[in-house]
Amino acid sequence: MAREVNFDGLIGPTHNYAGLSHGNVASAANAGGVSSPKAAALQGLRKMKYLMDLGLTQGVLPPQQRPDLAMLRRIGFSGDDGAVLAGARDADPTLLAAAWSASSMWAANAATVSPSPDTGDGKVHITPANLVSNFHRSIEVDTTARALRMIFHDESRFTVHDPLPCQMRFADEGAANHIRFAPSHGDPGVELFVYGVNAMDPSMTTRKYPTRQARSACEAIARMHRLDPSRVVFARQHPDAIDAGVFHNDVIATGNELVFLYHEQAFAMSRSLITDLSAPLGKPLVCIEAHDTDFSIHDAVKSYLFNSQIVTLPSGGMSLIAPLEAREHEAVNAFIERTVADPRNPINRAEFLDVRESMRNGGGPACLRLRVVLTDDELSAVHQGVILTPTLYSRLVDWVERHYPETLSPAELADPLLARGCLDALDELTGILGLAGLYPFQR
Ligand code: SUG
Repeated sequence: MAREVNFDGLIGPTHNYAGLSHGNVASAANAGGVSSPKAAALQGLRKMKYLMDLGLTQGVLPPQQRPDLAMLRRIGFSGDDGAVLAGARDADPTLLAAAWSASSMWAANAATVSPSPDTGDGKVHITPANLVSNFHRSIEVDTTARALRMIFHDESRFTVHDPLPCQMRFADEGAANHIRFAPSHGDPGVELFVYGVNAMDPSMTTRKYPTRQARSACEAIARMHRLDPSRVVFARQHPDAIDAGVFHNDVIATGNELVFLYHEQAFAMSRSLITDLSAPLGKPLVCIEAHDTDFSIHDAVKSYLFNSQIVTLPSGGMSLIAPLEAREHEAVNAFIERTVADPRNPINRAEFLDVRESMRNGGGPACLRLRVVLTDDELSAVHQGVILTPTLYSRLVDWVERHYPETLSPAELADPLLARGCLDALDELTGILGLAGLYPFQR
C-alpha cells in the first residue's frame, strides 16, 4: 500500500507583499500592498483540513525563522536588532523584505522527491532545492534541509541529499518542475523533469523573464535519486510560457497517477513528450490538454487552474482542488466543467478553495504543498508530530489566532518588537510540532 501525502507549508507570521519575484506577475502586481498574515495562515490550514477530511494523509512543514537577522548581519548590517532592521530599510528595502519573506510556504519549491518504487535502492530520495534564482528564496535552503532531515530522519528508509551546488548551472526550484506518473501511487513511475534553461546550449538565452530551473539540476537529481534512466523524461518549458509569467511549470501543467493536465503551450515539444512518458509506463496517459481556443496562457496564469491539486480519493475517482480564482474565470470554469463531466478521465469532482493571500504572491493550492508518496511502513517512520490530525489542526489554529498580526505593511518591517514576537511564536510552534532545535535561535 502506498499513498500520496501532501506536506503543506504552514504560512508564517511575516507573510507580506514585497514584489521580490521578477517574472511572477502576481508578486509584481501586489508589491507594496498590505498583507493579512493571520487570514493567510488560516486559509492554508483550512486547505490542509479539507484534504484531511477527504480521507487523505496531510502533513505540515514549519515556516522559517523570519525575520532573518543573521542574514542581514552577514551582509554587513550591525548594531542591535532595531539598528540592523533600520540599516537594511535605509540601504535597500528589498533586502529588508527578503529577511521577512514567508516564501517557504510554497512547499512545492522545498525539494524534489522520488518515492521508493522509482529508486535504485528502494529508499525515498529527497533533494532540498537550492532556490538560487531569487535571493529571498535562496535563504530558505538550510532550514528546509534541516526540517526535512528531522521529519524524514530514518536513514534506512529516507535519503535527504545535500542541495545542489549554489550556482545558476544547477538552479533548482524543486517539485514545482517535476511530475511523477504511475498507474497507481505504489507502482514504479516515470518522472518528468521540466527545465527552462540548459547552460550547455548557448542558443537558450533568457528573454523577458528569468528561467529558474536548469537542465543540469534535473539531470543531477535523477542521478542522485538513482532513477532508471529509461523511466526519466526531461522536457523544456516553452519560452513563451515563461515570458507570459509561467515561472514554474506547475503554473501550466500538473498530473496525478496517469492523468496529465496541461496547456498546449506548456512545453517546447508536447507531442513527443506524451509518447516518451507513455512508453515506459506501458499504459497510455490520460491527457487533458487545454487549447488556446479554450483559454489563453495568460488566462492560465490569471486563474491558476494548473496549480490545482489533483488527488486520488479513497472512495475512488479523483478531485481537482482548484483556487477560487479558477471558478471566477468564465472560460476556465467552463473548461473545468467539461473536464469533470467527461467520462474519459477519472476527475469527477472539482472543489474551489480560498488561498487568496498566497495567490497574491503567485502561490496557488499546489504551490503550497510538497507531495511525498509513502508506503504504510515509510509513513510510520516519518516524524508523527507533523502529520495533521483534528487535534493538531485545532492547536495550530489556536496558535495562529494568538500570535499572528491581522495585517502587515512594508513600513512595519523595521519594527524590532514585531520581530521578537515572531520568534516567540516560532519557539512555541516547535513545541507543538515536536521539532525543538529546528531554528538557529534555538541552537
Ligand atoms: O517563488 N512568490 C513565490 C511563489 C512560488 C510559487 N510556487 C510554485 N509555483 N510552486 C516565487 O515566485 C513572492 C514574494 C514577494 O514578492 O513578496 C514569491 O516569492
